[in-house]
Amino acid sequence: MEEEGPKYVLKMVALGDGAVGKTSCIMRYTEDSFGEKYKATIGTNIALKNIDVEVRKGEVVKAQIVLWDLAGQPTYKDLRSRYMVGSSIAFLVYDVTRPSTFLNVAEWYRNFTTVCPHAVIILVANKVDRDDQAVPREAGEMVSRWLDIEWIETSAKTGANVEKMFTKSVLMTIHKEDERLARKF
Ligand code: G3D
Ligand code: MG
Repeated sequence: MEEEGPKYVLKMVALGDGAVGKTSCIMRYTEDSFGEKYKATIGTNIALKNIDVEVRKGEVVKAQIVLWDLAGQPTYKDLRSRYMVGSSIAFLVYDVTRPSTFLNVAEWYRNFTTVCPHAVIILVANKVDRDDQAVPREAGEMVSRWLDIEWIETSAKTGANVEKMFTKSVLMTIHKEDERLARKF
């Protein structure tokens, strides 16, 4: 018998400054590896992850996450916008050892919400395994409250919270899409 396809196919984009750990989070999640870069192509890398999500108690559905990751940092605004179009979810990463990456969160947020005003966004404080942290956790929590988005601390190196970050944001997105569909009919 043919296997049933996913009920949800969700485009998810990685946002945030260079070297904050976007690619590392994706590699940890999709291949459970760290430190081996996939060959950087020019433009966009796409990874797929198929998961079973318990959307309600006892109700498990299949979802496919299509993860978009920009190789290198785009200098052109229209390239970034094209990359974002059609996303249901974004994970917006900053590096807890580099305050400048945290200060740029608001701009990433603004750029993305202009293109995708209804998507789910999760703010990710990455590299929490390091002992030279320079962005206090309270600052991250505060900004996430202002922006009204979820916030989570991760380490792509140890794997801490990485899977949780992805599954949590997918679950939120599925609930949001279900609500939107329910309003339509
Ligand atoms: P990007 O895709 O956002 O540009 P990368 O970032 O995933 O390429 O990561 C940039 C650098 O940070 C890499 O180091 C990577 O190994 C490191 N890194 C990513 N996540 C973590 C983490 O959680 N903890 C620690 N300690 N390092 C991390 P290199 O040396 O290859 O530049
Ligand atoms: Mg990268």
